[in-house]
Amino acid sequence: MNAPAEFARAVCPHDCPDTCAMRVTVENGRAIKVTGDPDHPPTQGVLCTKVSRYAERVHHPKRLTQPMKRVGRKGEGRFEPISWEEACAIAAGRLGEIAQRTPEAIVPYSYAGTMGLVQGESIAQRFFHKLGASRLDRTICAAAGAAGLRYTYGAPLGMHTEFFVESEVILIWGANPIASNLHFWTRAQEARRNGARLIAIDPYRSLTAEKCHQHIALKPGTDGALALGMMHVLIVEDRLDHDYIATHTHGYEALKARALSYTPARVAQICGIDEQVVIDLARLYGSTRKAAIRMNYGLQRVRGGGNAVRAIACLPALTGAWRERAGGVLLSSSGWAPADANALQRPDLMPGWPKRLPRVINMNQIGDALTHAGDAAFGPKVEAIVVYNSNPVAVAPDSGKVAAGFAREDLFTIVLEQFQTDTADYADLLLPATTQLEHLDVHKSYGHTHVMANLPAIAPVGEARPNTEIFRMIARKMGLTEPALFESDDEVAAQAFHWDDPALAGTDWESLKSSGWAKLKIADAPFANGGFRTPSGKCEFYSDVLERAGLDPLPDYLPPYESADGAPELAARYPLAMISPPARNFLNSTFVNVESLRATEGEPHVDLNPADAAPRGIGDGDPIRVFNDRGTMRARARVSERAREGLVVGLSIWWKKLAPDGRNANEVTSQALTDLGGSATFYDCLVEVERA
Ligand SMILES: Nc1nc2c(c(=O)[nH]1)N[C@H]1C(S)=C(S)[C@@H](COP(=O)(O)OP(=O)(O)OC[C@H]3O[C@@H](n4cnc5c(=O)[nH]c(N)nc54)[C@H](O)[C@@H]3O)O[C@H]1N2
Ligand SMILES: Nc1nc2c(c(=O)[nH]1)N[C@H]1C(S)=C(S)[C@@H](COP(=O)(O)OP(=O)(O)OC[C@H]3O[C@@H](n4cnc5c(=O)[nH]c(N)nc54)[C@H](O)[C@@H]3O)O[C@H]1N2
Ligand code: SF4
Ligand SMILES: [Mo]
Repeated sequence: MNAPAEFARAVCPHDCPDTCAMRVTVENGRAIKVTGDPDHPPTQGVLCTKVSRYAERVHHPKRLTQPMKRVGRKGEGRFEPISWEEACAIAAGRLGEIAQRTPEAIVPYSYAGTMGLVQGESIAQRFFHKLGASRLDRTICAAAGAAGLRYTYGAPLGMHTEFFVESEVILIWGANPIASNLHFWTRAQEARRNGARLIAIDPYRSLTAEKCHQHIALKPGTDGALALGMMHVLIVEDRLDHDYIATHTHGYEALKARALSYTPARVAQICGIDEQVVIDLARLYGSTRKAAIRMNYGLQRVRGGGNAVRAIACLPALTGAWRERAGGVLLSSSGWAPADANALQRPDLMPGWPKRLPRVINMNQIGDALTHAGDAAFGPKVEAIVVYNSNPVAVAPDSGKVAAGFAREDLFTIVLEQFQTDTADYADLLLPATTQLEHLDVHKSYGHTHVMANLPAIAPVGEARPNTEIFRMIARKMGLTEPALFESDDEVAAQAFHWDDPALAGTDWESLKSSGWAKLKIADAPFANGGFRTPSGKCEFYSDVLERAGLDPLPDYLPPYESADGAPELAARYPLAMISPPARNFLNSTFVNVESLRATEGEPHVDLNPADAAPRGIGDGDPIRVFNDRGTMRARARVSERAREGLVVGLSIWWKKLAPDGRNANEVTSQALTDLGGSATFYDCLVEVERA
């Protein structure tokens, strides 16, 4: 009999709420198989299709394995290999020269290619802080929702994912868990078998929406109105937990006055749904104790995204659903983990700390930033950009401007990558980065309540190096001597959490490395007795913090920037609302270059409703052009009832160069920011469509 295969423990690094524990089978120094860890409760032994193929990605023939410098034009993607020595000399020379003269002309650009706290923002941030580089506001995904939760609950906190199995009603709101939160979907199905009713609230009949008992297909960007309409019904029909409201909430009378203006008739008109749907939803929600809401970020990528999350977050405090462990809301659970951002990122290394800090650039406006000539208001022209853990040329909005910025011959661009992405094509220096199987890291999760350790399973492929090591090498070459820049990955990981926090009682970095994960110690029903982290300690319907900032202290509905209500003239020219949510087989733009996964997605498609297709002479399968004043992309039409009338849906995020026309949905998306948090407004986007 064979001995049981040896495996190494790893953590899925991707930007996904599930943060799975993985087992890696290694043979002769190669990862040959990656499976879900059956012992890790949230993972339950299952990985999604994408990451089951992780070994294919790690050992992909097109992995970047050597440092390279550009030999072609910007964007052409022609490079020649160089040594690490030469690469560091070039990087140190250019960054050093700019840093001495105009440090803010250097901009880091990164997001969540890995969610690891070490390979994400640790040594990298320390390095840019020490240089005095511009700061980047990392708002491309979740900032509006995070702000909505912060002003209401005090932090991004929510239900434990495992207790959804006991819920009696689950609203799946702006979320498509079959694609993007698989392990939650498993729980929701278990709840359904236990008798729960599942209701999807989504303008699109997603893979998830079609499997729920009910699908409420509202207009995009109108969720705040729906939540306020539900409140209206809860209040006039007195389906409230008055004791919970009196003890654990702040500002009920003011919220009541606001909600009373959102009659079901008005809400039905705003959302484009039937009045009775609003009333029935509120009645069901208000008459169920174990009523749970799984929100996800899909609903907050519009102008009013922050307010919408705030309004929805108020619902379980009105009905007292928070008293039950199977009731409440989950958007993010990341705030439960006591991460120590100051230790990891060392903001105190910034020149001028804490008073006069370098300027901040919102990453959603990188297109404008890179094409700005510089002035007193903006500050200096951007001269260098260092990209890691992100693929902005594909994923950032208003892509035409982003690409124009990256195409500047006078911009010095360093890209740390595993693959030659659309962004990598514009690099002056393209530096090979390790994958999760090759480096050390430590993780929290935004979809469950475990912290986890990732240990290297194999040696770096080729000459790839961890992000941390690349920044250490450049710093050393620059002659920097700040000790914080040269700590090892293990030393950094050991500072990732406040280990003395009660939520981590009994766990430290050494024990986490040997156990693989630790469940945070948080009450099952975390807000049954209040304990919100707001200034008042209550669920803040009314936020004094917002009021002092000159903003609306109460949640409200804000029409999308690009809608008939928000911009009638624009809507007359571009009558269709476009959303571009994640495709099941991609993870943002990651995996688009894994052939087997791209083959499953086929080619870029756009779903549209027969009522919109027919007058334009568009049939199912026709090639079409989607366009607005910002840009244009081509796709193949899929005509069906999946998209509600007036909506077009282009599942994303394609690598531009792997799409037939070299373009993707971000040609048409805008750089406008949300109401709260400065988030992106990818789904607040009017277009027109024609046969190509
Ligand atoms: N397979 C896969 N999984 C992923 C990702 C991926 O790209 N692919 N991305 C990861 C990342 S970075 C994130 S942030 C999460 C995102 O995970 P989710 O937040 O679940 O993200 P989306 O799929 O963007 O949105 C879910 C649904 O929201 C709907 N939606 C769009 N606009 C609105 C609206 O205005 N109101 C309402 N109610 N619904 C709306 C969309 O039609 C979509 O079906 O998923 C992560 N997981
Ligand atoms: N149209 C449209 N655009 C969107 C969205 C949408 O729904 N529609 N979603 C938005 C959202 S929610 C998000 S979160 C963003 C995501 O945007 P990004 O954060 O840019 O995510 P990815 O496209 O997955 O690109 C991550 C890159 O990091 C690289 N990477 C992974 N691990 C490492 C590492 O350890 N080191 C280095 N150096 N590189 C690594 C991967 O190879 C990959 O190319 O996109 C946004 N853009
Ligand atoms: S992408 Fe999400 S579901 Fe897939 S393995 Fe990673 S954490 Fe799990
Ligand atoms: Mo995201």
